[in-house]
Amino acid sequence: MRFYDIFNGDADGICALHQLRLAEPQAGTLVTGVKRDIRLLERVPARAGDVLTVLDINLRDNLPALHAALERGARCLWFDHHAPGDIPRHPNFEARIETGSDVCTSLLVDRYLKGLHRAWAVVGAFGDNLVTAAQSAAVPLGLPASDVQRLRELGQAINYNAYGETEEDLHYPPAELYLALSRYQNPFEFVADEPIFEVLRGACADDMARAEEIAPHLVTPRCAAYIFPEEAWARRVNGEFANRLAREHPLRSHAVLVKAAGGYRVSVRAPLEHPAGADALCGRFETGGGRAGAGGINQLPEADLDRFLRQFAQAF
Ligand SMILES: [Mn+2]
Repeated sequence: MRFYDIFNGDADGICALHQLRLAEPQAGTLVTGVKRDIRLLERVPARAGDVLTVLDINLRDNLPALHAALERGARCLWFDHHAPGDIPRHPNFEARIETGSDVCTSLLVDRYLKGLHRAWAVVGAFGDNLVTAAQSAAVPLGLPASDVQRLRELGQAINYNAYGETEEDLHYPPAELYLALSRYQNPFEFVADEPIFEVLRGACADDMARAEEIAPHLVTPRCAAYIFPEEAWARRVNGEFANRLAREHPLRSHAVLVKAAGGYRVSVRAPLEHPAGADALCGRFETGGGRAGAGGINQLPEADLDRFLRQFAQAF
């Protein structure tokens, strides 16, 4: 029997796994990648008796690999908050999936663990830009505002690290970042003892400064779209940049397009005040998807740029 921990490389995925393994230690093979690497299950050579724990990746995109693993006799526990499609029923499969705009995987794991490692759930929720949900989850911890702010900055820093085309774009491979984190019960000790937080914060500020020099491609009172060049800093910072725009203009929807071979990678944020419709818009494009408040298109062909911008401007 072998254990596999299969998780999104962003803050929510990492903090979800970290909470779970603090509570239920288990030395498994780590399977993760950049935030956009979501077809992770097909990398797992599951056999009878293996235990697969999956966190913060979409079930729909991994369904064939899940069926194959279950057929071979593996067991699977799945936590996630992305629209799953039809959830299979199988005696070896347990799904803890909820898609509300105020839940994330770290908060689902927190509920499963009855708040045991709540501070890390708060970090994960802030990483997914669920500011209100993160703040309410933090209330029972009774922390001073400056400590809650620290958890927020940590979530943003870890989340920033997950964006890139490949792990080469990232400052830390997500598995390495998880392992560094996994030695700490307490996020404040991680922040104080590891250089990682400061490295990521500084790098994010540098990338963000470059992003701020780019004028919007399209801007109205209700939406704004940015087009970034084909450079590593742009691939790293587009997610945090989109999250920041969403917070600063809560009534506006946002799209950040990063130039890539033959087209664009697209991140969409629905208005924070009405977090709905991002998945529907992105789902109209072949490689698009996501959740209500935030979605993306992996590869928008150059020829579809105008169609996307038109539909984006009308969608929210
Ligand atoms: Mn998430």
